[in-house]
Amino acid sequence: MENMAGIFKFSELRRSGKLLIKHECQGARFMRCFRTVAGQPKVHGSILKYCVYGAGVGVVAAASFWYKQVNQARQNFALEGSSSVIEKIKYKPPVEVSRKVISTVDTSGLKLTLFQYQSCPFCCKVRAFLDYYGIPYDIVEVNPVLRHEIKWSPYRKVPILLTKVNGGYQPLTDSSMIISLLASYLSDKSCPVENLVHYYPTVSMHDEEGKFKNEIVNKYFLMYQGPIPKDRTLNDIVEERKWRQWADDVFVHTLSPNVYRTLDEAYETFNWFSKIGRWEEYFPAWERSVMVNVGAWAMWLISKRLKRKHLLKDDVRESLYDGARHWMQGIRHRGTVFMGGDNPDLSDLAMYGVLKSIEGCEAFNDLLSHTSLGTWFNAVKEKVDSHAGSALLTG
Ligand SMILES: N[C@@H](CCC(=O)N[C@@H](CS)C(=O)NCC(=O)O)C(=O)O
Repeated sequence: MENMAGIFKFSELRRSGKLLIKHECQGARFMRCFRTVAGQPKVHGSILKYCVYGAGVGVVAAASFWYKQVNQARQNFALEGSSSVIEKIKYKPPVEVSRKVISTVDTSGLKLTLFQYQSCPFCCKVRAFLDYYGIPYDIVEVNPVLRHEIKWSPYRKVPILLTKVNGGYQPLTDSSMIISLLASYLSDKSCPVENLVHYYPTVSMHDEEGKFKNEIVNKYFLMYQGPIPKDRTLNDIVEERKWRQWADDVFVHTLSPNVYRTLDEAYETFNWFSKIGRWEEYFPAWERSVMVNVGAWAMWLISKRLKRKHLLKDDVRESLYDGARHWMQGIRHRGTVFMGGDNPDLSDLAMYGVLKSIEGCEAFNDLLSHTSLGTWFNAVKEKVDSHAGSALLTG
């Protein structure tokens, strides 16, 4: 994941773990070899033998790696431009629900299960949307290391939203697609979720850097079944889309380098994740300790690379403040309380969601004391917590 632009970049974490093990193994092997050479000067023949074996293994490994790469590139090339729709599943995966979010104001009729990490910014976005509209849902907290709760899914990231539909369950993946699809559904329930999903195909493609990826290209688009709703202008819709995309493509990338800026901050962040993610309830002590210690160190190191990759300023706080100021300038330009006007729109909920994922961190407190974001943030919070969006839904 470039997830919270990697808050929980556990795939990288796993990779760096593997690397660490690999280096240790190589070190031990080197030391053994050195000891042999130092202690027994007459073993040159066997050293030579090992060198030849080693070189042979190296050549075979390199050749098979190269072969795999070429094959993968060929397959990816063949897939370029192809599209697919997320398939419905017949049965609910047999996983335990961690907790239920209930609502007394629900009119959606949706039966949802959210597979998530509590502090993942993309999951926070989905929860902000569901809470704002007062839609109830079950939560399955996914173990970020083993991820066995989503073993049933070919999509290996969170959030995944499982929706009860006719004849089974429809998995929805990618926070922005989930939100666009549900918003389209709420505006006109005549088109069921399992039909709406066909409007959001996953397209296989190579990006500008030549990297292969699967992308839901129209994930920011709302699929109205008729003319656009009377209370919205085309400009509102286009602006909402623009800001939602900016939150995902730009703002979210300022978070990781900030919350993992120093090793102390990285520890503070992971301890906070542990608290709000209720890791004590879901994971044994040793697993928690690994997650916090390895996580803090790995993310502190990775955040340096993310800082370079996303061209953040030397003082990463400045990039975070710049993002927040840009957002607030957008609102001021509209002359309203929210980007959406008198009520939050999907871009307010997206921005609120990603910020919510760092709410307990030092970076968040600094952000509030250096920018005017706080008033807006608290206003959205009030609307989300009171499920204000439910009153705006028709039938
Ligand atoms: N574009 C996706 C990004 C989802 C994502 O990157 N999620 C991260 C968690 S924050 C993830 O699951 N990464 C895989 C992993 O943990 O290995 C979305 O908006 O939902």
